[in-house]
Amino acid sequence: MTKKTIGVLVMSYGTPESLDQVEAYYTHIRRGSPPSAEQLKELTDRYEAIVGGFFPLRENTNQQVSALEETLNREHPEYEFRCYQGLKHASPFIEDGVEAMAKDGITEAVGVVLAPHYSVMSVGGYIKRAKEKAEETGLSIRFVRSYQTHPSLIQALTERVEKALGLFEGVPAKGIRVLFSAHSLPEKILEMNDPYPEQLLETAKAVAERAGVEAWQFAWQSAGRTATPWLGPDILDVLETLKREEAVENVLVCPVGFVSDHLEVLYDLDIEAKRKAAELGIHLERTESLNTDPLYMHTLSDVVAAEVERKG
Ligand code: FEC
Repeated sequence: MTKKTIGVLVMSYGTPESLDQVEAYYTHIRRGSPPSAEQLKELTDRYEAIVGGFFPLRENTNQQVSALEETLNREHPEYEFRCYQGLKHASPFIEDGVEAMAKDGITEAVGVVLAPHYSVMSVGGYIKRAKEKAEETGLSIRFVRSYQTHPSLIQALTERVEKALGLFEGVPAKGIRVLFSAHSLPEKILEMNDPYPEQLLETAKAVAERAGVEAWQFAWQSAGRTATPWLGPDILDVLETLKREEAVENVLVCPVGFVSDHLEVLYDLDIEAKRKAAELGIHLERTESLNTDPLYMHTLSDVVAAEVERKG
């Protein structure tokens, strides 16, 4: 019997391919409005400052997509899964991924985003674009909206918290404050009853419980530099408050909103937050990113297969 082929549109934020593409990338993020020379320099400087290559997100996404295809075909041999990349702000764009599936003769597909939490401004945006292109090409596509409490995701994050707690030599667990973090969004999402903040808290609570961490809280990071208010408190302010009001000396950051090593982790946390912590006399560590962790690949494989099997 021939296997049914399912296309999987694996969507991720996207990153430039080289320094001379930063302007086009930034312009796309800003919905077609080019950044000023000063804004462009500031972003280029951040890319140049991070370790692990200028654009690690590209290679990490490539690896996640091929690891997911391998995992899906191993765990669900009754189907033939073919994964296609679709990036939000860089090539191959979400629309290119849908078009490539249609060209290859795929008629049935599932879309999943490499970000576990749903917001109308994040995952909702990816889904909207994929849906529009799929309608145009006649592809039937369903979507995974979120997977914030999948047991394998919680296990993978818990293992990382437990491992990173060991980096504070000689410090008892209760002497370490765990900060779960995620990308901030404009505050206006609260008026829309957006599930993003609640889903992030669900992940944080589940990991803290499983790791037996009592002293934890949530902080936002990487807010945009715009005049409109963004969700807070920002992680840099939280560090100041913790030092000033509670004399906290050890902080472990677990960025639950991200799944890869990229700019927002390697710069905003490893450089900016660590610099701030050093100024305050705080020892700050970060949990390792999920990247291609088999538990994360299993999470994605499971939620994609469930969507294929879902009736109705
Ligand atoms: O490594 C890289 O090259 C890319 C790292 C990167 C990731 C990422 C993830 C998220 N973002 C989210 C929301 C916004 C909103 C804006 C916004 C702007 C930027 C800029 C850069 C950037 N983001 Fe990002 N984001 C990454 C990088 N992001 C660079 C532009 C300069 C700056 O503000 O720093 C504001 C513009 C807008 O309104 O669109 C909002 C969210 C995520 C996590 C979910 C996801 O991965 O999709 C939410 C990675």
